[in-house]
Amino acid sequence: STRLKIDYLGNSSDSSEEDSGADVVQGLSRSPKTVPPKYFYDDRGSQLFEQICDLPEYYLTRTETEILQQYAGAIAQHTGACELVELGSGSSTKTRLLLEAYQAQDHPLCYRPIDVSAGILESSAQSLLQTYDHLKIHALVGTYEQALQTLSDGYLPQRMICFLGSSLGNLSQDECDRFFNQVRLALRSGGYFLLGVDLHKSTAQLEAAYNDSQGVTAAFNLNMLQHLNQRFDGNFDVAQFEHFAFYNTELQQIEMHLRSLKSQTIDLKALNLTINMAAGETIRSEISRKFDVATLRSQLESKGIDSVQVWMDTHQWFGLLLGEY
Ligand code: AVI
Repeated sequence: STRLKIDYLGNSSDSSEEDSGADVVQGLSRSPKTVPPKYFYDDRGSQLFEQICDLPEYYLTRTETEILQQYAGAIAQHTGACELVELGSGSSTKTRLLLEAYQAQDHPLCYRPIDVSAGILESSAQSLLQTYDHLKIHALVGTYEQALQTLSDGYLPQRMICFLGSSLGNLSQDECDRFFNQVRLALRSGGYFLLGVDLHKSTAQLEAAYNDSQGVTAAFNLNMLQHLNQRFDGNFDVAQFEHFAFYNTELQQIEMHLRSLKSQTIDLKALNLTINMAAGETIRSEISRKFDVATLRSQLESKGIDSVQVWMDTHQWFGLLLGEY
């Protein structure tokens, strides 16, 4: 279709740091061991994440959807016509609410979904094209860093960069700092940044959201090991690990770990890496930081991004911030 273009950024034939697995080597050689959360999202991981979004305990997606249902019109009204860029677009389900709002205000629909998982990007793009007759999609398969680099090259159209679902929480404070810098570089003056974040709440509610009763989050976490096996010729025995998630009240973040059930040695042949794990030792696969609006606003402001408006649900569980550069 002439309405769809997909660019595959930094494929593994180039030896860029990002695709070489150097980040896996680095994380697994550290103590405590870590793996970057982007390795959750092979095609199966993206499917499992979609299932998480529908879980009764996982209030995040439902709550953000509610906010968007209510305020997408106000967002479109404020920004006027612009290209919609979405980092970590996944199934693009929530994006439909924005597309509806821009369409209702007769704005041309230009959408740039970005995701590391090619499978979900391709199928959701096809399905969006079927719904929206005048939609044009220019998708990018790659990491946030690769995509933002590409987006900041050359002419910058007036755009809104959307980062929904509290994926910001999966970045450390330092990563977040670098990320905001890259976002700003991908905007020209008067451009917008739409940011969805999960807010502070009780430990019980948070821990339930990351330890669902159906075990989908556990499967999602464990799938990372399978992805590493397949990607780097590894021999993790998934049955010898268990899902472990808790709220770290001091750091105000959920932490997800993969806990080794016995003392074991694992090889990732393609990375020339052998790791030893003691019984009970963990690999931290994710942090999911929780935010307060005031701190976030001032952090964005220090990067030159002003908060136009912040919307919340009635429980104040989730926040949606519209920033302007
Ligand atoms: C994508 N990200 C915002 C999710 C989160 O809540 O941090 C990933 C996730 N991990 C476990 N459940 C969902």
